[in-house]
Amino acid sequence: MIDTKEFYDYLCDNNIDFFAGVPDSLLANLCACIKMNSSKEKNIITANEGNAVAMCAGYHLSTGKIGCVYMQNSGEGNAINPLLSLADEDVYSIPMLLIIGWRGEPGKHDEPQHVKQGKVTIPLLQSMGIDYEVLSDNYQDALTRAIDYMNKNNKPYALVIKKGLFSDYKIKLETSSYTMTREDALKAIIDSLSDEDIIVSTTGKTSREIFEIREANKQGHANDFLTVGSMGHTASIAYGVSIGTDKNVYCIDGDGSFIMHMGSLGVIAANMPNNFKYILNDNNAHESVGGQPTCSKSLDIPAILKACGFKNVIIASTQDEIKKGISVLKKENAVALVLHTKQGSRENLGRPTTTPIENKIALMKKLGVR
Ligand SMILES: Cc1ncc(C[n+]2csc(CCOP(=O)(O)OP(=O)(O)O)c2C)c(N)n1
Repeated sequence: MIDTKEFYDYLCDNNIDFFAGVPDSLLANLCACIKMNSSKEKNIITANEGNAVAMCAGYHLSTGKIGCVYMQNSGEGNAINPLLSLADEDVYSIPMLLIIGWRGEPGKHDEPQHVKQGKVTIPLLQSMGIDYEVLSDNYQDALTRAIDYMNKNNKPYALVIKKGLFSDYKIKLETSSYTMTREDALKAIIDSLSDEDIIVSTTGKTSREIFEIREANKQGHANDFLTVGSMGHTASIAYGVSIGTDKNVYCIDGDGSFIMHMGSLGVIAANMPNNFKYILNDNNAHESVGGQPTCSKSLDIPAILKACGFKNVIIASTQDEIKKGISVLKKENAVALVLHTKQGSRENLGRPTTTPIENKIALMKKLGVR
């Protein structure tokens, strides 16, 4: 195991002290340590992983220094474009250190989407021509090799991180005045919907909690598309579903997910079908992966949604307000519901016991598709 703070200090001592990325549960200790020890300007929690690559590229242009991008391996997809068309040696040739959490490492138990991504994590690096090392306890030697390589070749270099490598490091969660839990908010939503309503929910604990609420209610899961992976695409999936059905489709998004591909809401709202119902759970955090903040506190989300084309945005901080809000969403078109919830979830929160393919088949049957 690596002492997380020593690793962080070693990076800074070697002049790598600008960090950008999207937090990851497997890297939660490292992300917490970076957050707790870096100044605000030196640790940017980006909307998506591609933005982090681009920021480190820009930082290199103005300083000549090497920036550090942290990400879960599922963020490789978001990062590929700027890695290949910006940082690549055949384009601008910009060095940066990529620290990639290896969910779904072959041979280790993980969720289906992670198993897939885990298999291709290293092949993706190889096909991009990015040299890498799977980090072991001897991080000093590995970092020396990485830094020599980046300085010599002006290219990105990746450290692939296995589960459990970094020692515990606690993040101090930002204070919040919100009192409702996400799970209670989801219960209120589900109580307000009928057997005809469809839910498309975002990745992380939102979908896990919906699964468990449905189990507890003995309602089955056919009405819900519980998105695993594909962070930031929930609204687009829900939009696609809403085109092909007359049923109301309730998208339940998270602030991290909304911010990751915010442009999609503009496109959706410009084509707003009457049965597309948007609910955004804003807890100001990437709660599912350790509680690192999103930038939502500094955004006027209702104003953004209105600017996209929603006629009205209702804010709900209690279960009663949610129930009232949903009754408006049922009657009126182009209304969004923004939930204010606090961080935290049950220690014993499980994971869906049905597979994504079973989920898909049940939903399509519910929607009358063969
Ligand atoms: C492309 C990508 N990057 C990172 C992750 C890791 N990840 C899973 S859930 C999550 C946080 C989602 O935050 P938010 O949408 O605000 O929902 P919350 O967890 O706060 O309910 C992150 C970063 C991922 N699944 N995919």
